[in-house]
Parts: sequence; structure tokens; C-alpha cells
Amino acid sequence: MNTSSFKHRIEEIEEEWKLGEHMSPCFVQSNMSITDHLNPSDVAAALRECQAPDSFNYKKFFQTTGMTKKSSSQIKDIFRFLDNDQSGFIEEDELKYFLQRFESGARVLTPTETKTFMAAADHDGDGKIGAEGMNLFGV
Ligand SMILES: [Ca+2]
Repeated sequence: MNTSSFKHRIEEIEEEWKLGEHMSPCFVQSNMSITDHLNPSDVAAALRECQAPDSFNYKKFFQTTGMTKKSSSQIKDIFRFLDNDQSGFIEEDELKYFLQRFESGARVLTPTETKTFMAAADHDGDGKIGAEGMNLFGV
């Protein structure tokens, strides 16, 4: 690769990064698919159970998807998948788009659901879910 085409490639990459910043978290592509870890029909069933706004129950959701039966290393993978910006935490915004990480056509969580979910998982009260909240996925 010569210098000018290398420079061009760098510019392309920078352009892609800029585009990424304006997208909502649910549209940023990840190499991992949630169905690498979960059975697609279980995920579909779990999403059906919480179709109606304010009907989301994280315990029920984790049970139906089979997340409660996963090993701690699989839970870590799922956690990283939900941590869309790779900050090491699941922030309120990422929680809002939680269902869309499982199915892109799913609804966003309502403010009440997001707050309830956050309160249950955010044990140290810093407003985001860190490693301490991972236990939640294994309940
Ligand atoms: Ca994050």
C-alpha cells in the first residue's frame, strides 16, 4: 500500500467513526450475536412476554431467554454485548435499548422499566451497571 492510499484509508475510517457517533446504540453493529449464546426461540418467547409497555420484568426475561442458566463466562460475554460502547458499564441509555439488542425490531423500555431495572442491578448507586450487576443476569 502506498502512502496516499494509506492516507485515504485512514480518512475513510475516521469518517466511519464520525458516522457511528450519531447513531443510536442499537444500530451499532457488533460481531457477536446474542443468539450465539441464547436459543432464538427462547429469545422470541421472552420478547413476546414483554410486548406491552411496562410489562417488562427482568427476572422473567432472564428466565425465559435461558440467561439464568448460563455460565459466568457466557454471562460476561452477554454483558459485554449489552455494553454497546464498551465502557465497562451498562448505562441508562444502553438499558433503554436493552430489548433491541436481542431483536432490532423490539420496543425500547419505558422510563419506568428502565429505572426499575437500573435500580435492581445498580447495587452501588452510581447510575450504571458495572460488574456488580452481572449477578443479576444469573438470578
Ligand atoms: Ca456502556
